[in-house]
Amino acid sequence: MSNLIACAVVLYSAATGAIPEPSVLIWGNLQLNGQPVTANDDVRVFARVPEAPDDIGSYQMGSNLSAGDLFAIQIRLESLADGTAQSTNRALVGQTAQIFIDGGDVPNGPILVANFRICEKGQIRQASLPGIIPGTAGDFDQDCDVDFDDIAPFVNVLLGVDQSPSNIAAADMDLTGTADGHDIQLFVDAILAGA
Ligand SMILES: [Ca+2]
Ligand SMILES: [Ca+2]
Repeated sequence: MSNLIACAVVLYSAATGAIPEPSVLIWGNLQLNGQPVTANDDVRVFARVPEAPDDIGSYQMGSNLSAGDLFAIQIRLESLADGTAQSTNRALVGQTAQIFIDGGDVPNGPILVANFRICEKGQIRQASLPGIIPGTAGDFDQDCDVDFDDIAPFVNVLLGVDQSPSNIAAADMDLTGTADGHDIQLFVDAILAGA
């Protein structure tokens, strides 16, 4: 087992606790104003989906000793999701989690650091944030990749034909909070990267 996988397993166990499944775990390192965020910084990572009012996950830097200077945020999914009901603090597969940072060391927060399309249950993804987590932002047909099949739905969002909040968030490649022509280049880059 590689160190990377071992690290992910430890973090997943620590973050998910008694909840076995179907949560999503995103872990990795974080920068603020070009400087690495550490366990000693007053920085909280939290996630929301546009369709629910409350946090769907939160992690205070330094609160998990085994994580060290890494963050590890668990995104809670609706355990009985059949598309008809959603708790105020859980996401449904297919929605786009927006990951933010705030706290005493983030004076201009909250700052959007990633848009994460939840394409399946039990995802574990490593990320360097702020940034694009490959296969998440730009994925519209929810098959966990960004390819030619995603172009038409991406264009529909930019044209305003599709005004679904989660699709708008998934099209916001440059983390400005809106979807517009400035997101096109990064979307094309994601396709070319085969993400
Ligand atoms: Ca896709
Ligand atoms: Ca944007």
